[in-house]
Amino acid sequence: MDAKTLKFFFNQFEHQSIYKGYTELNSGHINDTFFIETEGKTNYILQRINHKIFKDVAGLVNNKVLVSNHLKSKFSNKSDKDLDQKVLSFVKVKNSDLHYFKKGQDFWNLMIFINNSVTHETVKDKGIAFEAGKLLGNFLNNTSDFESNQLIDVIPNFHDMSFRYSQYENALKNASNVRLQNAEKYTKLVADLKEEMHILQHLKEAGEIPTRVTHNDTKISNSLFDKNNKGICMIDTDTVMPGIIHYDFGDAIRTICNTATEDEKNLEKVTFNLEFYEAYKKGFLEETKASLSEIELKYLPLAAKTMIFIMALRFLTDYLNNDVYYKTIYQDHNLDRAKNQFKLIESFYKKML
Ligand code: A2G
Repeated sequence: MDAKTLKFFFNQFEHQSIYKGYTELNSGHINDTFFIETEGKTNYILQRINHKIFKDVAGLVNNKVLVSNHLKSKFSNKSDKDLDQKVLSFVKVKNSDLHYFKKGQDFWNLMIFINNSVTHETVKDKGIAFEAGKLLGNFLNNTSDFESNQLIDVIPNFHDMSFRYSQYENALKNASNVRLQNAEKYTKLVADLKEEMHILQHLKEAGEIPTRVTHNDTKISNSLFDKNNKGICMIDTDTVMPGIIHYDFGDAIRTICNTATEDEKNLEKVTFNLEFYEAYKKGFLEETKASLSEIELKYLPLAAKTMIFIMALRFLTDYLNNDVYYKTIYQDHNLDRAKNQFKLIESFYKKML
């Protein structure tokens, strides 16, 4: 992507700013994301949404805007400018009510950058884990009175274990011999865990765990902090849709308690940090405990294991499918990601049992 193109897309949106330059932000595996610096005080995040993965981008953007507006309504007596620095704010396209700009097959959206903010790829101290727990708890609390049926299912069956197993089983049938051989070490584990990994789904389907608005992609890099590592807000709300809290709790644990990044190839560096688990859980429960049922609380540890597992399964499936879903930068990238997550599950067992 070049500066001229980015400037063009940036200028399709309703803002008073003058484009100065851009930096590509490479942490996501799906969309293309750019920090746009301007000549003024307000900077932006410009994003090209991956329409091959998100089939209904208009619905997705509508979800994000509705949820942001709802979160803003929780603050009283704050001006729009203040709120833009506390909650994600999406900019409309010029002379339009839409919050996305479409050209050809591509969809773009623009957010106001929250100044003096930082994200983390891994967690270095338990204070951050605690804050991240509070941040997610706060997001879930503040969206708990939002009617989740206003939201579309951005990716149907996103965290549905049966769906992910069936994708994996199809991939096994169609994979090349080389990739099959490389994945073979994990096929027994995937089969052995099948029943346990469906427990949460069955409880959800039986109505024992309630459905509510969930974020659905709560890896630590999607929590925004200020320079003192106090939580500001959850970002990357592309997958906001109805779900169960276990998805969000578990997915966050997956990255917060991993002593390495999910792309780390040296598996010796990948271990489950129990201290961070406790700190995260403490922060999360400080915000949510009063509103969680006994059964929701009981299954938090299983949520962690289930969400680490579902990502391992999805990375492995994508590897078997020749890398059609996640962005990769080398041949066995998805296999390495899957190995990393399987190693994390192993370490989780050792530490939790
Ligand atoms: O990569 C992406 O953000 C995925 N999002 C998320 O589900 C998870 O797999 C993550 C792993 O880092 C989508 O698939 C939309």
